[in-house]
Amino acid sequence: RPKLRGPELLCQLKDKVEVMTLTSDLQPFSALPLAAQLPPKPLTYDLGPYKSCAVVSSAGSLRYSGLGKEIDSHDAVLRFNAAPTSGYEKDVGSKTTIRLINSQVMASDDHRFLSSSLYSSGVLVAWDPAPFSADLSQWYNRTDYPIFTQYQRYRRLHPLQPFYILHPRFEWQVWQRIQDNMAEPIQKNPPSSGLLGTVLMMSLCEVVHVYEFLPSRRKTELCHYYQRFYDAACTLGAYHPLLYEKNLVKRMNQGSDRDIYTRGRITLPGFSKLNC
Ligand code: NCC
Repeated sequence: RPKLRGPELLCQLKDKVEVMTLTSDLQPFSALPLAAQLPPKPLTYDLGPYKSCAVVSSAGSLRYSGLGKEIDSHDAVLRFNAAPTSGYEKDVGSKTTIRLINSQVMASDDHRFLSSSLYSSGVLVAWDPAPFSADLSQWYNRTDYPIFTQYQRYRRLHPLQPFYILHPRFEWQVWQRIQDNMAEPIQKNPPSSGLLGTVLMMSLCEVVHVYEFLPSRRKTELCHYYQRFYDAACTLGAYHPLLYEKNLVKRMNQGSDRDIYTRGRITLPGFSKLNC
């Protein structure tokens, strides 16, 4: 299969991937108490469109980047999991419009998901790794982490904060884009939050800047900018097909290689700005 170039890759992504979230009318949830807590409309209906957006990876290479002001100048900023801004404003900014979290974060005691103020600003979006071909009922009965229990608890404590759950079909649609554009078979695990959040923002924004997903000259084995933990697998991947994700994003980048090198910055067009 010939590898697609930038514009065709972008159009294929727009054509074959839909950012879907669970809504209260969806089977099997509509018959459950959960339905009363799910948003009535999908995320893409409620949010945006934004002009410019920043996706802030949690990479250690953001440390000492001084990118905070640039990141905050965007109309919307997406952050991941337990990534803080407090104490790191100079490097990562302070604005959080959307926080994308995996179900492990919601479930683990370390992250104090239900009580920490880290999660209480902005819009929350959660996802759970579901098996490749599972339908919603199969997934609901066997989630990777207890995403629904934790979602319901959180909603009871913070009923006014917007909180969406990604449809697992979205994960696997993105995964399929990676696989179809790679020569070798990739692991059947969902893409990292980084790529999922990037595609999510491409559907809400006219232009998306992704920071330190493709590492800059500050590349380091420091896993996260907010923790003293070193592991190269954080940048290169183990469970997630991260290296393949980065290869794909590199091929879609409309910014310069210098932007990657100096600022760790990728520029992607929003889906609304593509002429396919
Ligand atoms: O590490 P994590 O991701 O929270 O990082 C968010 C996204 O930033 C990109 N990243 C991160 C570090 C790095 N050195 N380089 C990067 O490019 C990745 O795109 C990453 O997705 C996840 O994807 O949800 C992940 O979550 C963690 C963990 O669950 C949370 O941080 C909560 O502690 C996973 N780590 C473990 O399971 C141990 C990680 O594999 C992926």
